[in-house]
Parts: sequence; structure tokens; C-alpha cells
Amino acid sequence: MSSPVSYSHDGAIAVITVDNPPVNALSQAVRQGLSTAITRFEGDRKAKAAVIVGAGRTFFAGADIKEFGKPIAAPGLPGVVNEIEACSKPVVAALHGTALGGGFEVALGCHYRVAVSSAKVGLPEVNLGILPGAGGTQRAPRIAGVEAAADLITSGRHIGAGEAFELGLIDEVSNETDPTVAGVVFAGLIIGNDMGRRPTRDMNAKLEDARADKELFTRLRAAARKKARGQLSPLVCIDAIEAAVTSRDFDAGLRKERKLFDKLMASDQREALIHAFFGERAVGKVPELAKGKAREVNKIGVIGGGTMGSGITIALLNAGYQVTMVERDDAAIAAGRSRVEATLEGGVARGKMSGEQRDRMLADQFHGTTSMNALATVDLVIEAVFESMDVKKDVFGQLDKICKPGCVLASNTSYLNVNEIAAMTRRPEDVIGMHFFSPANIMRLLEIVVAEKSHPDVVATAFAVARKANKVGIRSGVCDGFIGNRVMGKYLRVSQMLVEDGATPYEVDEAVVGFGYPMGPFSMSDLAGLDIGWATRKRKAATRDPRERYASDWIDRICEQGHYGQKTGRGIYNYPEGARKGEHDPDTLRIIDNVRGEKNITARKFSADQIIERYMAAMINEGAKVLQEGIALRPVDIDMVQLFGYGHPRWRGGPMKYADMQGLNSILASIRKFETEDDWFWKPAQLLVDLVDRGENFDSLNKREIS
Ligand code: 3H9
Repeated sequence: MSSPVSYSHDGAIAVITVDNPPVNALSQAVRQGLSTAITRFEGDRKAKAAVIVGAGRTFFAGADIKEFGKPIAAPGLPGVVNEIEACSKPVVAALHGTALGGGFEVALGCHYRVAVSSAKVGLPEVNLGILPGAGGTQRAPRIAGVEAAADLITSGRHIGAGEAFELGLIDEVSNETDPTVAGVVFAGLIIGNDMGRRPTRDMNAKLEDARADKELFTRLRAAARKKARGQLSPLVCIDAIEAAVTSRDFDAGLRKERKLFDKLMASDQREALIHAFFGERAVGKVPELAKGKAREVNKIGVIGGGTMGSGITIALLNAGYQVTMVERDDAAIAAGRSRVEATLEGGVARGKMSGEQRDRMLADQFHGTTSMNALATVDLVIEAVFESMDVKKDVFGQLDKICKPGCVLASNTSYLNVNEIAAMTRRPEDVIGMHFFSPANIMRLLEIVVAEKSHPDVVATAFAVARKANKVGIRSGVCDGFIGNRVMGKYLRVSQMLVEDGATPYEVDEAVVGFGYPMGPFSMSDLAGLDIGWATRKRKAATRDPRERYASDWIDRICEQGHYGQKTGRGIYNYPEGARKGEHDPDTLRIIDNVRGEKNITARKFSADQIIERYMAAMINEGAKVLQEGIALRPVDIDMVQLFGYGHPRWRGGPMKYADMQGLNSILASIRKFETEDDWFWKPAQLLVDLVDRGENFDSLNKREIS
């Protein structure tokens, strides 16, 4: 096989080009090729300087993540970077696209860095649960200073060429668009000015500054701890950076970096975060994309200007679409427009967009109307009206008459049967569910609910719109609540049972936050409004299965007092004077005690671990049922729904990944133990039982071909 690394000359300059599509990841063949090219450059009397550049769309986007978790074949990247740095003639990195992780570490090992103006650089390893392990934690602080390097490394953010230049991380932002030309011009200057080599390892001035600041690492650790929320890697990154400051010499610092890197590489968090990285990309691969072609979408209609409709509108405006918002009367459309304006205004205040951009967006892209007939020319309609089957059916009946042929008709319903909605039209093949999550301009999850008759072109269109709007589109089949809300229904129920059986709602929330969620189920319920669940329970009361345990009486009592959560100042928590963080409410505890008394329940203690055992088991068991019914394509789809829509900590990888890491045997054993208390709620999913019988795990299902 030919090497992905080629070596050529441009006069006295050696050009080392790496061509390993799609992102020039530093695979074994690339590392070997780079090492060989540097050796050749050393012996090349004609070449006075070398340029390292990536072919195609980018410089190296990092180490090859697919090699992680397996033994890494020689040569290792840190050694290759050292070879480049030790080269006796100057080496220039010419950056374009995204020079990330190991890719940027190669650049930091070069003697100079030039970038085209659109280039981005970064050290995002922290997001994969590791640290920059090819000298990045030792070289970045030497160039940019410890504080700037710590910010870059612990946030993992990508920065533009301009900011990188300000930080000293690149030496020049070139006017050239071709990185090879930029590199060769810059190398020519080095030769012409006899600038020679400039090894990063020898730069010590910025480390001296850090040594003088005795509180520096206490500050950096406190900041990292606050942002990490249970994630290990940000703090370990700080340990590695500290080694740059405290080590005797550069190589001792590198050794420390390697030790810490190996520790993180062996961690569960690394495995979970890599699962999330590939999962985010895997969910976009659905069978309909091979069978269908996305229709062209420029104009989108959004029906409804409430919280949901206006959030969806903003997401679509940001993606560059023309959006027509329809409301039932002048007051409602004015309110919808104000919601959009207020959010855009917030974006201006936070520096996300300029005042002119906002004005242009409102004038050129946004149209508000009270006439459904305005939807005659749109390519896609997303309905976000009141969650009632009758109302939705009426809307779809109208759309069928108004919209042009080929227009995609989408419902933002979060529970209702999309097949039934589609049946209201003469074109059910054009109907699909597009379930956004609130606030829709921020939350990245978009469940794409494929109904029985949805055409593959319509599915492909929904995925294309999701991608353009920076959403993670995840395919779901039709069932009550689809993937996300159906699974959530189970862990909310188990939380309520835990309270009836003896835990306080505050203990449940604390355990769930301790696990890594930003919020517990009861703070979440207070935020969403307790009246919503109450109304659903009342609606479903008549059809409730008699075997189902009802554990919501205590919340119903809170609702009966007109306490619906944050919006009324009281709910499960108390929110004095509009506070956003709730206080424990003794009245809530009294109500719970009374209910226990009436039901003859003797309160038991639950530790945080016991709470999580039930919480996660309920989630996993329902996830397995969702899978066995074909509602979700793969376990990873359930994981990504939880990550992008429900706040599951990314570093745990999602409930199905968590189950695999705990061992399905142990999850099933927990469920069987709880089944002795309630054999209706805790009936184990057949799929889970079968996987345990076969000695397989959920990940084995991720690897199957989907058709
Ligand atoms: C590291 O460097 C460790 C070192 O410090 C230490 C070593 C000792 N490897 O995202 P896209 C695939 S850790 C393998 O859709 P975009 C990706 O899966 C690494 N594969 O494109 C996808 O495959 P498929 C630090 C990779 O334009 C395809 O490429 N670096 C890698 O939206 C296209 O990707 C990072 O964390 C990789 N490193 O975004 C950067 N990267 O088509 C990770 C991508 O089969 N990468 N693939 O689904 C990214 O952030 C984005 O991919 C990037 C492009 C911004 C580059």
C-alpha cells in the first residue's frame, strides 16, 4: 500500500504532504510516513526548510480515534513530534481546515506555524476523556502561557486563526487560501532571513511567569472543577500542565504527561466519550437515506408562535431559512414575533450576532401572518400547535388543501400518533414527525418520527434540515412518547415510587445530580410545570391498567393547592420571590408523609446508589423495550436521545452504554430483584433477557447492518 505521506520540492523547500481522507487523522501509516519524511529531509542537501501540510479539506484533525482502546502500533505520535522538533533544519506547519488535538500538537512541535485565515485550531482531547498526549500540555503553555493554555485545553474549544495568532500559537495568518503556498512563502522568508530553527521545548519565559504566581494552580483547578461536573479529564489536564511548570526538564514533563494520558485512556469515561463522539455521527445513518433523496427546502412554515413555535423559528432563521410563522389572530402573532425578537436580542447582547444581522434576519427572513393560505408556497411546514389530536387533525386537514404538492408536512407532537395525523391528509407519504425539544433554538435533539407511510425522500429531507439547523436528528418509530418521552415516563415514575416508599424528592434529585445530570427529575418537573403531568394523568385515568401502581398522589395533592412549580412560586420546591433555585419545602414532605400513612407504607431509607440503581434500571429496561419493538434503530440512538435531549452526562455515554459498562447481567439482576416488589412495572424486557442468555451486550446490536 502506498504511503499517505508524500515528499516533494519547491526550490529549496521540502513539501511534506499528508493525504489521509477525510480528515487526515494521524493513523499509524501517517505517523510512519511523517517520520520517514523527516529523516529524508535531514539527509536532503537541497532542502533548507520543510513545510508540513494536509491535502484536501484540512490539516490533521488529530490522532486516529478508531485506534483508541487497542494497542497503538509504532511509531507513537509523541516520538514523531519529538523527531520533527529535533530536526536540524527549520520545519513549518501550514494550517488550514481544523488542526486539532494530535494534529495541532504536530504543529506545536514544528518550529513555525502559518495558517490560512479560515483555519481553526484546538486541543479538544478533553471532550474525548483524555488529554493532549503528544506534548500539547507541555508545549502550549510554553508558547501561549499557562492560563491561556489551560483555558484552551480544559475547554477543548476550537479557536480561529486570528485568536491563535494573538495567543502566539501561530506566527502568521496568511492572505493565501492554499496552505501549501502559504507554507512555502513563509518558509522562503525563514530561509531568506536566516531565522533558523526554534524548538518549542527551549522556550521557558512563560513558565517562569507561572512559577511566580503561587495561587495559579489553585485557581485553575477550582475553575476546572466547576465546569467538569464529574468529568475526570479537565482536572487531569491541569495536572499535566502543572508538570510543565514543576518538572526538572522538558522530557520529565513529557513523561508525566504520558503517565496521565495512559491513566485517562484506560478510564470508563474515555470509552463513554468516544462512544458519544461516534454515536453523534452514527445516528445520522438511517436506511431511508440510501433509498431516498432530500427535497429542496428554502421556505419553511411554522404554525404556532408559543414557546415551542418561536424556538423552532429561531433555530430555522439561524440556519438561514425563510420562515413564515402562522398564528390564529393578530395578538398571538404579535406575541410570537416578540418572543423571536427577544431571543435574538439576547443573542446580540451576548455577542452572538450583530444588531444589523438581527435586523436583517427579521426583515428578510421572518414573516408573521394570521393566514394559513400563506403556507401555499412553503417547502416544509412544522406544526407546533396545542398538543391535542383533534387540533392537530384539523391543522393537517387544512394543510392538505393549502400546501403545494411535495411540501413536507411535519408535526412537532411529543406524544401523539403520527400515523393518525397523516391519515387526515390525502398524502400521508409527505407526513412525518419532527419533535424539537425546548428551548428549541438551543437543545440539539430532534426526534424524526417516521410514520408507516412516510416516504424515504421525506425522511431524508427531515435529516437534511436537522443537519443544517445544527440539530442531532434521531430516527424514531411511532409510539406513545417516541423514544425520549417514553423512556423518561419510566424514570419519572420510578422517582415517584421512590418518594412514596421513603426517599424525599430532594434526595432523589441530589442522587441524580450526583450521577452527572444537570438537574434532578423533580426540579425538572417544577420547571416544566406540574400541571402538565397532572392533566395527562387525569386524561389517562380511565384507561390506566389496573396492575399499574399509582405513585403520583403526593404530586396531585401539591397540584390541587394550585402549586405548579416555578411559574407559581411553589411546587415540589418552594421558590420565594421568583427564585430560580428551589428551596426544600416542609409542606411537600408533610403531604408525602400523609399519603404514605393513608397507603400504609412504612418509609424506607434509600442511599444515593440505591436511587440510581432503580433510576437507571428503569431507563435501561424501557430502552430495551423500545429497541425490541423497533422504535429505535440501535441502542446508540437511545443513548444519543438521552445525551442531546435529557441531560444525560456525556461522559457516561448514555443509558445503554452505561448498561454495557456495568454488565447486562448485573442490570438484569437488579430488575429481577425489583420485580419481586412490582412485577408489572419491573417486567424485564425480553431483549435484555435474550442478550444476557447469549452473553452479548447492547453494543453488539450497534454493529449490526441496519436495513
Ligand atoms: C488526539 O489527537 C490524541 C492526541 O492528543 C494524543 C495522541 C498520542 N479519528 O465530524 P465529521 C471521522 S485525540 C478518526 O462528520 P465535520 C468521523 O467519524 C483526537 N476518525 O466531519 C467521520 O466519519 P464517518 C483529537 C475521525 O466536517 C468523518 O471523519 N481530535 C476523526 O463535521 C468526518 O467527520 C478531535 O477530537 C479522528 N480524529 O467535522 C477532533 N475525526 O464519515 C475530532 C473525524 O465515517 N473530529 N473522524 O462518520 C472533529 O471534531 C470533527 O470530525 C472535525 C470535522 C471538526 C474534524
